[in-house]
Amino acid sequence: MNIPALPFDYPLDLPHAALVIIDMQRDFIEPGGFGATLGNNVALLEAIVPACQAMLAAWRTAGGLVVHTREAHRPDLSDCPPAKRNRGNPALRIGDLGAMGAMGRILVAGEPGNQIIQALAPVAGEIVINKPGKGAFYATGLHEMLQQRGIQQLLFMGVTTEVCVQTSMREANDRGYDGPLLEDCTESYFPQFKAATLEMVRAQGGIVGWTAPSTAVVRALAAL
Ligand code: C5J
Repeated sequence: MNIPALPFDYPLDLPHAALVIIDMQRDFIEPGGFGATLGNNVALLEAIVPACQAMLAAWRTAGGLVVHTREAHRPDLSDCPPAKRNRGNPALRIGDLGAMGAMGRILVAGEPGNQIIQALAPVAGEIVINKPGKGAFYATGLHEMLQQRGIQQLLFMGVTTEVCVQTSMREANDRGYDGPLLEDCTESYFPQFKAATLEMVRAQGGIVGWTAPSTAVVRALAAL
């Protein structure tokens, strides 16, 4: 199945492909979460949710494997290096109770803010991993889970484009996977960083991978 993509069409092989949804958690997307307390405009990220929902629904209908990630640390923060926690000397740090309290402790597993947003909530049979790093492969066992299932292609969506999404895509590259970043299903608090990431992924003949609109994948899946 050929997907119109840049820098050239992507040959999707559904039985060996997984949709990887990076960190669509309340911490980053909802008002009152970690992202908002840092002064970011979370509405930018919220705006991609309908496209993500449509892509996820089409992928599920086609029977494709889904992987959800959350940026999450253990409650004792033993997997959060001080360098990550203290950088920038912020008023609120990972593990602290968030500004309004309702979201719980910042980026801590099991807290309300750490849950994947309701619109994209995982269903039975989907892989859900907590990742302590920016990349989905660091300290998660994701590579082994994908290998057990014969997965070779990864389609990426989620937030934020230039941080956890791009890091995960580069980690995937180094482990032998390839695939597209879905342009309308990823976002950054900084639109110029999203644009730059899309450019750098597909530059030099797809040095990191492809970029494609999710609608191209949805259309191809509907034609199966
Ligand atoms: C960040 C992420 N931006 N999921 N995390 O700290 O991109």
